[in-house]
Amino acid sequence: MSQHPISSDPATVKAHQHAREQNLTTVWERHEAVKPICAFGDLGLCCTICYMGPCRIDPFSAEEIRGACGAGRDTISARNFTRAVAAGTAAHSDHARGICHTLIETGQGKAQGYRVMDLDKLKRVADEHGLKTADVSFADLAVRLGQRLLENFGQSEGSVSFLKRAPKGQQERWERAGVLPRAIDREVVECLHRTHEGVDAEYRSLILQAVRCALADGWGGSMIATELQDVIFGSPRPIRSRVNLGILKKDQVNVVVHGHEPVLSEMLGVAAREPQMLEYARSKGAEGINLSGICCTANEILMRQGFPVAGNFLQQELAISTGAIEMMVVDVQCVMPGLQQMASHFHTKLITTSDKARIPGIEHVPFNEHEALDCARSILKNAADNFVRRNQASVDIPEEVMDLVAGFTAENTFHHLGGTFRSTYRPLNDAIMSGRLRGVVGVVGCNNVRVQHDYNHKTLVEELLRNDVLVVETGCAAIACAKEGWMRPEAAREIAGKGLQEICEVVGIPPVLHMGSCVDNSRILIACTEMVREGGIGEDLSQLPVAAAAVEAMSEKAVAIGLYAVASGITTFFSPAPRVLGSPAVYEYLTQGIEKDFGAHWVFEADPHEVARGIIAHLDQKRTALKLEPMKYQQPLARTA
Ligand code: NFS
Repeated sequence: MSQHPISSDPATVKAHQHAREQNLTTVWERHEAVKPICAFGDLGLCCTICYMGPCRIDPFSAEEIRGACGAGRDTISARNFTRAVAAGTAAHSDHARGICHTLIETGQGKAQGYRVMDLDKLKRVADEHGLKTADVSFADLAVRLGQRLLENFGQSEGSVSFLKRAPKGQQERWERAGVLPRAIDREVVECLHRTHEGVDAEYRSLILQAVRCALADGWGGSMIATELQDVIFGSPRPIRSRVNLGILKKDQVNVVVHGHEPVLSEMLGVAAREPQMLEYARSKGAEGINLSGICCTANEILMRQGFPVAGNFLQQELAISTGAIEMMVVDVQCVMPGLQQMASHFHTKLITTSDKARIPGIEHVPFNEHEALDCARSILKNAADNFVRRNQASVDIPEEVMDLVAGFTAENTFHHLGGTFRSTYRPLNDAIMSGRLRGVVGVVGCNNVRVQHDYNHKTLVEELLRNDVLVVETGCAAIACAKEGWMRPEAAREIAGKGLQEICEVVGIPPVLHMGSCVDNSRILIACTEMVREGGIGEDLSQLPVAAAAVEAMSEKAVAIGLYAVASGITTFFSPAPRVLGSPAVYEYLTQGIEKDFGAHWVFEADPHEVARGIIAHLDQKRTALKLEPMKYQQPLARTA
């Protein structure tokens, strides 16, 4: 076991300790068991693409070694990178496709329990797509918008429709580089085709295709998912809730949703509040039903309904090991198959619900939108029935729990900053121009067992806050900082630099804004675009004093997000690095050369203090280029530095 505790979150350390005492295995033990990590794979130098290999390229060899087909380290590493981006894009975009269908079926009255909650957004997005909105019923409009957005996946002409939202300068760069995504599915397919054995062997050409695919994610799949989820389930508004394992209740039926698609969990949210459901739970001896979540499904029902969050990615098994969960309902992505082994030691029922994702040894309860509410009710009943099987004597719930405010969006956050009823980015831009705020940074992404759980997120964010940087977050990074208490408005006084404190206090927002799930990184793209439109801090995303960071990255989705951020002009600090370190050429292009094409680059830096310094230097450099006023308050870089 490593020197440091597995996590910087006390609840996680305790729950892990408790699990170990019972001889239960978690991701940390399995990770130890697979060490050493394969260095060829880690560097991106293991090629498994054809069946002559796998070929492994020794990076230290004096003469250049090539795979059997003649592919060298640059080709191999670029192909591996491109495939990761394709998989990440596929995940976000398939999610979006599902939401398009849900919108259509909602309009057709076929999706039980759903209705269009944000009519205003429905009209706005329909308008944007040139659909006639006058004298059309909302139901018809929902159907037509769903169908129109579905075209983004397979159209044979034109390009992904939301790209037009980007600032002109960025659109021109994309056009010049030849990376305007045509259709989402097409870009994923083309990544797979080009990386097939014996097709594209030129690293830059491969990476530009990866860019085209990633843009189809950020300005395509992810944006469609966010926008339509707002339309169907309602746009988030600031909402209070609680976070960490301590939200599990000893005297209630604990139901935890986990994964990414909110379609079923939104209905569980509705059903969990129905009087007859609560009555049923009481008839089983429980005081009520406590619905909560893990990972991004959690973020979705938090943002819109205020349900509490049990934890982030690395806490999924530990939630079960508390012995307090009656039912864990999983859909897609970031769901560890290891949950099955953990659940087998407890009364916890684990069920898979998506046609796309099954786990050996786990009951599959197919979710059907046509009977969504009935399906949700039956799941909750099943959970309540399971309450009597719980062994209360062995339940061990860590007491850690924290308050938070979530629910910020590109539309509402700066509505607040405006301090008026008109949504305007003026006060935000003014705060940046006058040196109260240094800039805005999106800290996003996963947990990774290779990094002390939550440590990088918190270390980085703390330093940013102290240096007057407004932080916006999504995904598991958001959950990490929420647990630390930085999503309470009071946190500004406790931790933020003076300038940031002033802004937070005037507007009444926390210094770290929860902007949702990982598909909601598209909200950050929109917010940056609005900052450009408001004027005074750059003509293009690449000129803004902004940056992105994913410092505990784990999934292929994170790689796709990193790439679309960079291609959109947002310099991105990312670690652990994607598997490109074995190719000096690919490394050089991603960290330097790409800047010429898109106005931003990657930084692969593992030390969160260094990342903080790098980001601050980056923001200052952008400020200098824009000739903005010096920072109003000078303070030491950071207590911890
Ligand atoms: Ni994002 Fe959200 Fe978490 Fe990483 Fe997984 S839950 S989609 S991939 S681990 S942040």
